[in-house]
Amino acid sequence: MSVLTQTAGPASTLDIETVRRDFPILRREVRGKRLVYLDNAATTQKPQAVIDRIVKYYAEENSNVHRGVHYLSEVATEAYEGARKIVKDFLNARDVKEIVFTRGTTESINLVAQSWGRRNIGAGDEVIISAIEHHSNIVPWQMICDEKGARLRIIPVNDQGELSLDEYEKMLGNRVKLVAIGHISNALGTVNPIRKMTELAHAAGAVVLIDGAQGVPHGVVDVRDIDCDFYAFSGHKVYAPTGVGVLYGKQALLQAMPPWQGGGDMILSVSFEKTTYNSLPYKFEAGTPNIEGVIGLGEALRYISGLGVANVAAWEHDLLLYATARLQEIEGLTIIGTAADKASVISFVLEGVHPHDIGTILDQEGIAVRTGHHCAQPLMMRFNVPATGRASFGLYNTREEADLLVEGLHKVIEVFR
Ligand code: C6P
Repeated sequence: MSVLTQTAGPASTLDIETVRRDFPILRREVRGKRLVYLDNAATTQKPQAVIDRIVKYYAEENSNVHRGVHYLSEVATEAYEGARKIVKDFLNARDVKEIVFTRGTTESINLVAQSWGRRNIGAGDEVIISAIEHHSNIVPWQMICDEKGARLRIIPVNDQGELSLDEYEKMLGNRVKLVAIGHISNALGTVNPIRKMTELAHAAGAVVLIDGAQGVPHGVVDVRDIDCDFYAFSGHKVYAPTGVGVLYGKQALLQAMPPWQGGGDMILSVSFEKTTYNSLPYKFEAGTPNIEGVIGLGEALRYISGLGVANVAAWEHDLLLYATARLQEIEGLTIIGTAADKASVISFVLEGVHPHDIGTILDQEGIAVRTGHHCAQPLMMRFNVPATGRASFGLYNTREEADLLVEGLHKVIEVFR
């Protein structure tokens, strides 16, 4: 992961006008205004290359995968497995067997909780998460801890939105079976030191899962360098379609895990007496998968790789610095989450204005931001706010759009004056 510190990083060479032309939706108007899309942490827009690839799949290649000997099934299977290779290379995984396709981050985490967790977490064991997790990285662990009589422990966070590594180290005793941590907070933008945290967890004998829903969109992710055991992410946050995601898992761990869901494709043979499961990664891909989603994901990762992941990160880092400085000029606005290492996600509250009203008024200006608890209610409680406004920048956003956000917020303030 590129280091997103609050100082200027290396300059990006992104040709932003060309990049913006790649995204057809950015040409449309919303409520008579130019669309300013700043809700990329919720989902990203799709480049023409991804849209075209999905159309090509349905127009020329549509067929089920791994099932037919006929021509189209072979073509679809090749495209589907080709995408697995692209994901493997993108994450720098060792083998395609380590790449399991799922519906998204949520399903990837639930897969680990239900398969690895059910088998390896017992009464009196501990699972560590942090105070700034998304519900997807809280509830599956709560469920398994409740079922097994295990204890869920929470790494505290300081007022800037940084996790306390001292407290974390103190928690790492021999009862800890798993540490499950977000790579980047969707509500604060904090980049967690996951490499260091993984090293510490491993030294204590714990397995590590990283919720990478917001990690993959914002920088280079090298699972071998991080050395995590599992890494989960969603396609739709990284310029790919919805309904597809990835679980990376170290081969030995995946090998030892029981399947989670049963059905077609995850078996080698079935009789009423005994079923033999398929090899990796198919053991975890029961039923007809989201074929066009997987192929679209491959195309999206190819697209980002073409721009240069580090280049995109540098572009977004500049936007983060610029937008943060501009927002700080607004009287009555407080940024929630000021960690030294941040990605281009800015949460804020405005004195005297409910975040929902901010979102509604900005929408009238064609500006899309998210308002609410961002599926991180414990985090909202920790920061003592019911909700925040959140502007999250993607690779096609510009400084000019940050200016439009600031103008929009001044209009919000006028309404409530
Ligand atoms: N965050 C947001 O607006 P799914 O829904 O499975 O694609 O991703 C879940 C998820 C898990 N972890 C983190 C850190 C996330 O940010 C998300 C999705 C969206 O912030 C929708 S709530």
